[in-house]
Amino acid sequence: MSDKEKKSGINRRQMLGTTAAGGAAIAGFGAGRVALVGGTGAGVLAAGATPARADVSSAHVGPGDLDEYYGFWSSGQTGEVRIIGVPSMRELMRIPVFNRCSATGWGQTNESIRIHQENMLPATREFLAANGKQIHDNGDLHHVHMSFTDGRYDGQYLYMNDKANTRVARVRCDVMKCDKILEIPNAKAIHGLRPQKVPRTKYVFANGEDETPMVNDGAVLDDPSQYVNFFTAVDADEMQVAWQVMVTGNLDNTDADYDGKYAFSTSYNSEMGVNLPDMTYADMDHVVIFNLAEIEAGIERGDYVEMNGVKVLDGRKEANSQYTRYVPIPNNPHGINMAPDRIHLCVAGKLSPTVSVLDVRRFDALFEDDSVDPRSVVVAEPELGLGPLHTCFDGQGNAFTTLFLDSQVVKWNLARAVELYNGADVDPIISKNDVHYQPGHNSTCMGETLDAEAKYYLTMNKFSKDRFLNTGPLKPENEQLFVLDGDDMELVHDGPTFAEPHDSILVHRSIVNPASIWSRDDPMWAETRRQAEADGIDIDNWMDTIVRDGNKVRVYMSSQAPSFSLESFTVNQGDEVTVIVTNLDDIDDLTHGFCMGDHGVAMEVGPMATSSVTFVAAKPGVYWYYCQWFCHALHMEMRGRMFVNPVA
Ligand code: RUQ
Ligand code: CUA
Ligand code: CA
Repeated sequence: MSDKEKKSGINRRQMLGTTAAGGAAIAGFGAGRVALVGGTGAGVLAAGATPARADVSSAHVGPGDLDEYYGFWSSGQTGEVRIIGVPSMRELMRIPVFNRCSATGWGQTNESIRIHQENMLPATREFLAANGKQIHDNGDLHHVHMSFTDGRYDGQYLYMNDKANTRVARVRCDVMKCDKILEIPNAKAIHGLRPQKVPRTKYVFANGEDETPMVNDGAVLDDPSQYVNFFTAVDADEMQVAWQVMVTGNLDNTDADYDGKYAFSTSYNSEMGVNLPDMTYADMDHVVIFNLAEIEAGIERGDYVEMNGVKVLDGRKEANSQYTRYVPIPNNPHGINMAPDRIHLCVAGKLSPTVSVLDVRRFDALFEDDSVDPRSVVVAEPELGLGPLHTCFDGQGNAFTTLFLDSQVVKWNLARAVELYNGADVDPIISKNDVHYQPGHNSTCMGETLDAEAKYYLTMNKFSKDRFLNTGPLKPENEQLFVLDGDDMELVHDGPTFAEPHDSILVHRSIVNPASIWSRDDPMWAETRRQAEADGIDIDNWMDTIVRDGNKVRVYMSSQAPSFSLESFTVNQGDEVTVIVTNLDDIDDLTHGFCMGDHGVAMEVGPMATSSVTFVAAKPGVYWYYCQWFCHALHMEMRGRMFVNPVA
């Protein structure tokens, strides 16, 4: 054993063992699929049989009682954000972001289309037009995180990624609506996303997962040696790209420290492979550390190239710049999570049964002295089980890591893992609990902040298999909530979710304080207001006016339960019709809608909100429009007619 091996506690043989486990892990993925096709899933772990010991009374939320935590859920391929009450696990709301929402009209109203298009790249606009579309109406929303001040949630914004169409979006917590969607140039497939924690969320860090040619214009195709990947910092206030760093390898998940100095990302494809064998052959991949001060200094002195309007710095391994350092980590690492002790960074090995624990206080030395071994920042590397994916924390020195292949959560102690690495005869593992099945992300209350609490533990499982009534070939996924009580974990909720409970944060309700009705000067409809003013219409008051502008017709109406201000309006066949509705009811929970029958048009109009929608009246005849949000005993009667005059 070499000195380094002794120190690491992992010798060459164990590393080979790790690789073997990696091989088994890959086989395991396949076996899992076979088991699923088989229906019942042979080899599936029995339901948790721990005798009830923990005090679970805190998890009971009676009818009419309010939850203690807001859970903000990503929904994966559904493309929306969901609000879940914790611990009741009641779904409270869905916030459409990258998806098209039939109920609210998101992706169809002029207000939402503007948000989609405002920061869309010109090439995407052209691409969409060629496909007869105005916006991308799908997305793959993996990660939602709240803005921070001094390492704590500040209740201002939520930020989220779209892996499918390379975007970052923001949700305003005052109204729980999306207000910005930013398409990221150069990078491809934004995956990992985290806000800066300290001193505040100035940047949102976003990982590009897929490698492509540096200039992706078709000149280079199947030549992976010319592929690169980009780490992006988004200015969180302006929602514009602040800078990008070109890296070696791909980027998977990311997090930031509690000192405001570093961000860091995992890479499972340090090999720059383009197929499975090539992406998994190396024993070690890496974590990239980004030095924020050095990057900002580099921008300052002009050490960047401008690509598609973005300042891009070279942080590739071979560039040997002061912007990045590469720490070797076994083996196709995935989750990267900063502990609330401000010191330990946990990197889940995925194909290695280990979690690598990095001490962020040692990062300075890597940048100060080139001869320092990058692995010297590793202070523990406990073997926890098969397929470790993500880690969360209880604020008491313990960590919870999901084990995808073992279908378990392992609770372990950080300090003891460090002692073990230093040669002490201790076991860092506190407990292992079965979960159902194949967990990905996990969360504790306030767990990614300095306020991490040992209260509830949530696991988000990719498979439900035989857990619920069979819904056909497509099964729901499964979420399980545990009460934490000392070293005990007691399962208190086990319930299905539609695609996909990908990730979540649990935020104490004292931090989140949304408004109940819209403010009339909200920026959401500022553009609509400008048009109305140009038309001489006051959208803040009762309005029932039709403005004709060539073949463009603007129909202004108000809604007040149970009627629209316009009983009917007339347009000509072929007119481009914009209907602008203001809901003048300033009462909590009194939402109206506007749905134009047989026109594929429907939208939500919240209390005191203005919404508008545009369509072409292409079919002559009588069409009823109606309010599609149940608002009043006479809600059914809240309707009117559009007359479309045939053009002879
Ligand atoms: S990553 S299941 Cu898309 Cu969140 Cu780990
Ligand atoms: Cu207004 Cu229903
Ligand atoms: Ca790899």
